[in-house]
Amino acid sequence: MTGVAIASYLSEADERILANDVLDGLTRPFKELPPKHFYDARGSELFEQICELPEYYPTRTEAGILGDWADEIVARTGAGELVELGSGTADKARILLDAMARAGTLRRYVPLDVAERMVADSARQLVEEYDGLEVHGVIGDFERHLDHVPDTDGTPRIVALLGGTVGNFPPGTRRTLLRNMGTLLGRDDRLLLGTDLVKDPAVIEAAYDDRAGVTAEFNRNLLHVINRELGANFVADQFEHVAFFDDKHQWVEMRLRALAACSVEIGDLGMTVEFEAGEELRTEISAKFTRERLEADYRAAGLALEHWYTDEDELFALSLAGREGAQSPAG
Ligand code: SAH
Ligand code: AVI
Repeated sequence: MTGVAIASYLSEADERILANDVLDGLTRPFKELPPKHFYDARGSELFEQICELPEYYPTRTEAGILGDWADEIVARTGAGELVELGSGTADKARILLDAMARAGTLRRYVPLDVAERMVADSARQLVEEYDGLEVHGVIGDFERHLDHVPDTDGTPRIVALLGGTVGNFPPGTRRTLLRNMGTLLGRDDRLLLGTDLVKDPAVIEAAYDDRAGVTAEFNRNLLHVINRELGANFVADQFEHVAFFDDKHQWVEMRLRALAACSVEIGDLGMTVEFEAGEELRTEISAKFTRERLEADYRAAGLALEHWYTDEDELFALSLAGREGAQSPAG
């Protein structure tokens, strides 16, 4: 059977998740919110703009590596199915789907994303673009809804998390996520992970603090999301965008710094949050990897790195991993 099916697992309970994250994150001594709430319609649009910025090298570099190696990856794995977590616009998926089509293995694409419109739009476009492709879109949270990824029919599959999104999780959560992704892998299936690499901090900081101010707007969009969803009254312009590389943790952090002392009402939670002048709210970490660091994460998650693909400047890497003990498809 070919065609498109879309299932949503986000519900009113998810508004509670934003509410809980805000309640928890804004009452801590050091304020912090998780980055998944950036991606409403406006946030997704701003992220697409970020991907086009001259300073933001990860997207074009990863797409270039995929362009160079997709045929080899498909030949090595024999994959005919792509499950993509945090799929966004599915632009990079097309590079892999093209390679599967060339190899004659292409059967199914399973995009999973919290951004509802992204999943629906890309699913409809892709069934038009690829003859005979089945698309099973999952609107959901990959931290909670991986059990809604359909089983394979035995066709080897690639489970992908691209763009460096794995770096947006702190080390413990990251390993849990990798372990959970491993449960989607059978003997012949492989994980394909995109990771940004450690490099000159100035290059990284520029990528997260572009001259056009798009990343600053993306960052402040989080405050608009909270205003709209939870009846809050953040004055977004009163918060300045901060991005810096933390050498000790080898990650870049994005924060919002209050320009002046302010009280913010979060109507739906019946709470007031006080910010001192200069106080910062952490909104994202984006970890940068070495091969050794990633191998340690894989080991802790019951996975084993099998292949490592990078660009000639070693800005970004794609890696193929399997469950520990699974035989490499190539040998
Ligand atoms: N893979 C694309 C998009 C990366 S942006 C690329 O490489 O360019 C990160 C994507 O992950 C966004 O589309 C966002 O909506 C999605 N996302 C972030 N956290 C998520 C979560 N917990 N569950 C599902 N999707 C998530
Ligand atoms: C989605 N994620 C991998 C991006 C990153 O680079 O960490 C999100 C982003 N934040 C600022 N710019 C892009």
